[in-house]
Amino acid sequence: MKNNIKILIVSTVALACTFDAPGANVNIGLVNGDFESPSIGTGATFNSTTAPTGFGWTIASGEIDLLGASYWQPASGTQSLDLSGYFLPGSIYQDFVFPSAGTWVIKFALSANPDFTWQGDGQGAGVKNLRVDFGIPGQMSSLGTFGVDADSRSIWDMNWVIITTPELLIPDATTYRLQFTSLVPGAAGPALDRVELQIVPEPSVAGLLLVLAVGGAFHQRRLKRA
Ligand SMILES: [Ca+2]
Repeated sequence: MKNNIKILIVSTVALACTFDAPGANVNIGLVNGDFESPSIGTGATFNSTTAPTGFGWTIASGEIDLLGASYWQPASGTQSLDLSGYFLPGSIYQDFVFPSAGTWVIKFALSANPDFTWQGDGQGAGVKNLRVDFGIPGQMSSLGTFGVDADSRSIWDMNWVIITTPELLIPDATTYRLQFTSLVPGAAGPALDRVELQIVPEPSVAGLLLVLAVGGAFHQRRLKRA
């Protein structure tokens, strides 16, 4: 169906509407989660042997495009990725340690290449999927496959969607790997920006005491009436 934004979620996933205030959390735990480094100008294509210094992510396979705001609208900052490069779908990962134990989610901005430079070849049409894998290197599993439709998008209005992964219970300072893999061959793939880690607040002690107090008062009233 054209002109409908389709969001494919093969997992239990919550969608958030907005990020936190600009700049918040972007550099917690991850390096270059906003893909602002290195400053690339209009854009360039990289593979595992040409990944630029300062990129912070390992290109595991295929190709990616690092694109500036003069090419298309980023979700955050001035740069973002097309996870499919010139010919090949790309896969990038980063090994990192969560800043603390606790319950965390990973958030990222997702769009789809609307086929700017090759308009008319059909590559900018349809849903552009990527898969998110996470875990200890060698023991990873999928957090889901996510995609949005390129048909309703343009380089001036990328209509970035914020994806939030399922909650991850992190017990300690283990090194984990986060990997994004394009499932789209050719030059127009899923677009990725602003990857960040966000801790899930635990219910506060004051809140729990309030719940207990209200419950206790209600129970007492019932006893008096009985
Ligand atoms: Ca960015």
